[in-house]
Amino acid sequence: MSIPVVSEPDTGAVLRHLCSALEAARFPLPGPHAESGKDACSDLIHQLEDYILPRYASLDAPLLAVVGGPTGSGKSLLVNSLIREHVASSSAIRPTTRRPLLVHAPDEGKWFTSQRVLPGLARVLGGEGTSEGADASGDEIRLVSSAGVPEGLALLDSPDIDSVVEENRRLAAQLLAAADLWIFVTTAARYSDAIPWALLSEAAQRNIVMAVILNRVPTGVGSQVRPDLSRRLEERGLGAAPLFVVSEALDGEDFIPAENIEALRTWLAGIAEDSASRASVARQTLGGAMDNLLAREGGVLEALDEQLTMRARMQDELSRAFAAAEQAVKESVDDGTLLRGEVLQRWQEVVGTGEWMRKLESGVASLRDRMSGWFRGGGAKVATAGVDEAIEDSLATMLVARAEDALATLEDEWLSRPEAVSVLTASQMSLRSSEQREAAAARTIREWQRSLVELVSSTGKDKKSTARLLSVGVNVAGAALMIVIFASTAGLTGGEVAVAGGTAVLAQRVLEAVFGDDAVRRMTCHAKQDLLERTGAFLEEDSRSFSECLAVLEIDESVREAIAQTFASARVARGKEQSQ
Ligand SMILES: Nc1nc2c(ncn2[C@@H]2O[C@H](COP(=O)(O)OP(=O)(O)OP(=O)(O)O)[C@@H](O)[C@H]2O)c(=O)[nH]1
Ligand SMILES: [Mg+2]
Repeated sequence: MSIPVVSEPDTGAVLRHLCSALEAARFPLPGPHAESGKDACSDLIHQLEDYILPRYASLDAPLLAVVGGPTGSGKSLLVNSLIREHVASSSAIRPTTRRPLLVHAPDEGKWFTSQRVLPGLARVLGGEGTSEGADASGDEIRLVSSAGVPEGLALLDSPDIDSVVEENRRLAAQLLAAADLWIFVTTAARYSDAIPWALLSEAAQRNIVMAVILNRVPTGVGSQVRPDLSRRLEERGLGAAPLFVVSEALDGEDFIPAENIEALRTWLAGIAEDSASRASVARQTLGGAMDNLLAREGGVLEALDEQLTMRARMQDELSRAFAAAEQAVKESVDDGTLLRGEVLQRWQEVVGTGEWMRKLESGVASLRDRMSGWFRGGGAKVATAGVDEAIEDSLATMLVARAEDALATLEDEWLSRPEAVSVLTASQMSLRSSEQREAAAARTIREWQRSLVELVSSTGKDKKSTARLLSVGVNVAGAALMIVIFASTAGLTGGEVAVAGGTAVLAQRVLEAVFGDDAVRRMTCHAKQDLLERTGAFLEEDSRSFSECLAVLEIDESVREAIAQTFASARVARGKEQSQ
């Protein structure tokens, strides 16, 4: 795929390109970094779609304050108490909130009813908040309008961050990633839990604007816990986050008494009050999100490179296994081993060695003159099917054996590496059966033989050679040509050498007598080349099962390049913003 990269586009355009490029990244091979690469891409896409892109697109949209923290810490009750309406479900059942709830000022619904932020969540408008109901789903977000929320700020009541329900945890993390600011709610009993602190450290690293609420604090405990919590926040780089301690109490309307959360309300109102302070919150969080995004480039590229390396290694092994098979076929064609046994016997039956050899001794010139008398009763009728079939058998058996060698080599190599096993299995499932392979090998040789006979018939075009060819017979000339192609004694031993040598000389002489030396050389060369091309195509059929399975992995060098380039452009854009 190709993802266009503009040289100096605005930051939003660069980030949209980055998002598309990340969507095209694939990590199908189970290498050590595959999971982390996949997770990083999915986190970054969420972060871009849920927060960074919408915030760049409309810097003046109301701030989204996500209320997050462990189950039972009182997040839903806090939202209700801030707006003094019972819109969020709050109960003794753990966990209570499954479907996130977004409360916005009456005139600001338009910013949230569209899919501008959190595009993956369906919108449910209004509705009662006293219970979550059986239809509450984590793929939805409920939108409620309330005059209790200051303009320029929306509150989002989130499911618990360390839930026993996996979907809650995932959703809470996604919501926090979409936030302009976090209102982090914990309790005196839970404030030292590990998971919230891991999230808080991440928040510090992302430089997100944040408030921490120590909620449901029993009388007298606040003064003990507060210094410890402050110290921990300080240690994690969150010393600037205001800390609000709220004692456990309910008023007559089942809200946290207004005076207990007055300081928090004032802080939020201060942020929402004017566009300058809102913009400064949005810019701080956006900048942090961008830095966090840029910091993950290395992890994504490393995982992509790992995929590319693993794929290239498999591709290389595939090519080498089949190149070795092709080479072995070529050697068998060249070394004379195909002339063994059956082929030679059949050829000798055709020509009757003794008589031919004697005639040959008198030389090619006189051989030509006497040729017409050779095959008494008409040379053209001499049967050569035995030679053709013997060659077909011998070549086809050799071809199948070489293809199977390549398959076995590849199986040995790929079985020994975890990343290659699933591709091996998929490729083997799409391979032709042994019967189909044997039939294809026999067909390949028969087709070659047919084209070789056509070559022989079309070569002797002038009158004299046509007459000579007719007297010898096209089939005999064809069989002789095959013998000449395979004639070499390099791979033969002992008695085979003598027999094959003599027979090959005989075949050569017959052809020279009919066509002349030059034409024989050309025909031999052409027919041999044709054979190698056809056997190459035969082997290719098997290797294609593997190359197709490698191709569907969609591990694409250009995607890696597009990601690296868009990251580089985003880095430049971020640098410019910081210097402004
Ligand atoms: N008395 C008193 N009860 C509180 C206070 N805060 C929370 N509760 C009670 O604690 C229980 C849990 O409160 P929720 O608001 O449902 O807690 P949550 O954090 O939203 O929990 P999840 O939705 O499960 O994540 C409810 O029964 C609340 O009434 C408080 O300040 N005072
Ligand atoms: Mg809740």
